[in-house]
Amino acid sequence: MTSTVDYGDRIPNNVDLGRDRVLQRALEHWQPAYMGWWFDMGPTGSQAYDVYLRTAISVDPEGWANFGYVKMPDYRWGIFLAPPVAGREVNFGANKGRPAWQDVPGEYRSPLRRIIVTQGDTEPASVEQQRMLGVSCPSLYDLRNIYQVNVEEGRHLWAMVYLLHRYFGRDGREEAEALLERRSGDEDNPRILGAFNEPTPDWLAFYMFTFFTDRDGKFQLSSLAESGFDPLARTCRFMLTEEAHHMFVGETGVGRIVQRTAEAMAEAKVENPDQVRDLGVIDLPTIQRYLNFHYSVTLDLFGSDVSSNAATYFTSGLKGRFSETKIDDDHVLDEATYGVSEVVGGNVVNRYAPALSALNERLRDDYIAEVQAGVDRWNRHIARAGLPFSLKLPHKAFHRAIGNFAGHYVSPSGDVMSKEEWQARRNRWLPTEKDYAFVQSLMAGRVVEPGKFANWIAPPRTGINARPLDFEYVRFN
Ligand code: BYC
Repeated sequence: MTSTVDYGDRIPNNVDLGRDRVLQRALEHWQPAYMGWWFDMGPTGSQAYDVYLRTAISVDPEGWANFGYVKMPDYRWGIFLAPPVAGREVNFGANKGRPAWQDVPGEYRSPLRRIIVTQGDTEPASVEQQRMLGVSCPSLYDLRNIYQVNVEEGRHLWAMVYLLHRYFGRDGREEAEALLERRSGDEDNPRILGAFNEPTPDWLAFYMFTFFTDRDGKFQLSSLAESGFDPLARTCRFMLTEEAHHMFVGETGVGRIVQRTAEAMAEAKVENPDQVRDLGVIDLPTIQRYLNFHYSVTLDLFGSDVSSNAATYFTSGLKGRFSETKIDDDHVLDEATYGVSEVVGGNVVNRYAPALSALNERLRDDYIAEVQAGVDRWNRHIARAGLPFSLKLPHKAFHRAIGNFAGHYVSPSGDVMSKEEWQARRNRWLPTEKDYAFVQSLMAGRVVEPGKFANWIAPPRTGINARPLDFEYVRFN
């Protein structure tokens, strides 16, 4: 059945798909399995909807932001690499100065495959995590945005599967199949990284996820966009153009929730969280607890503070630092050091580690600086309403399961505690069952009248692609 499909035609691409017989055959097997996964694990109940989506049909400015109504199963999951840079070299590590690899260097095959698989695994995982949210959307605008994020995560899976099929032979094909078999949160066959097995049970969690966790995506993709393996670098460069919208959805989503809460509090002149909840908006301490959760599980995604894997990836030229080529140093780092923290004698203390093995920590620090700027923007909504509250990033040792802080009990302000002391305060710091139940009680049904927004979230400032807020972003047919 599938052998009659012209994949070069069906799948917009700039990799000359139509001429690559091996790839063609691999896709003939994988594509129907992908569609099966989308029907089973993609956004629930959405298959017949017409959604006003952006579809990339080329990497040109006019081609990558093409808007129109699409049924999601008909979305054209394209394969795009950013244009090649003539004479590109490996820009860091032991191979610095050599021509960038156009094929997989034999000695790095295994770590490279591992990086690509880990990246690829996050993409379907996030779609699985978000699949139920359509039934409680706060507006058509927001519904359209989550669907946009979902189809683009699907496309990012295609991007990694293309690399596996094209460059890794049989192993790559097996890995591509396994990417459709693991399931977020499944006890027996979970997704690879921790945060991608956590539930995303409501829209506040979704916006936190797209703000915090998609931003890990940005930093990891930026590091991989520096890779000496040129097809990976070019793939990630193009993925980053789409990732920007996902973080926009997260930052403005949380911002609109904070804004609505702050405005409702100022208008009713109440600050007590129970009274705030009675207004039908999400109280600020609950927002803080969600923030604490999503921030801490996302910090874990950067890996151990001191990691020989990270050193190997860098020294081999496979994964660089954030903005590697703009950093003014030797790009080899065998003499340099970098500050890492650990718990010693009941305190968090700093020490210097070899910079090569501290690369995960460095990327985490780059990430934290950017995240802080977003939290500052949320706080402006609260300040504008004249309320004595501000959202804060917890200490980076708080609630960590990977790296130096794993197994330690550290408060959001950085105090090291006993397990019992920490557990006794847990419900002040992390969302409780009651918090989740309350947030979900606000989201009991979906708001689908064009231009209407749920009471717990402010409307956005503008629509998508210059359309008005009352545009019919999703048609349910
Ligand atoms: N959970 O030396 P270590 C995105 C494992 S998000 C579970 O500490 P390393 C997106 C690790 O695999 C970006 N396991 O870490 C966002 C290793 O296992 P093995 C995704 C973890 O290897 C939203 C062991 O612990 N991209 O795109 O230096 C929506 C020791 O490893 C975790 C990437 O991650 C964890 N949190 O660094 C959609 C880029 N952390 O070898 C999409 C590719 C570590 O002992 N991945 N482990 O079996 C990497 O570069 C690295 O694998 C990591 C870990 C940075 C993740």
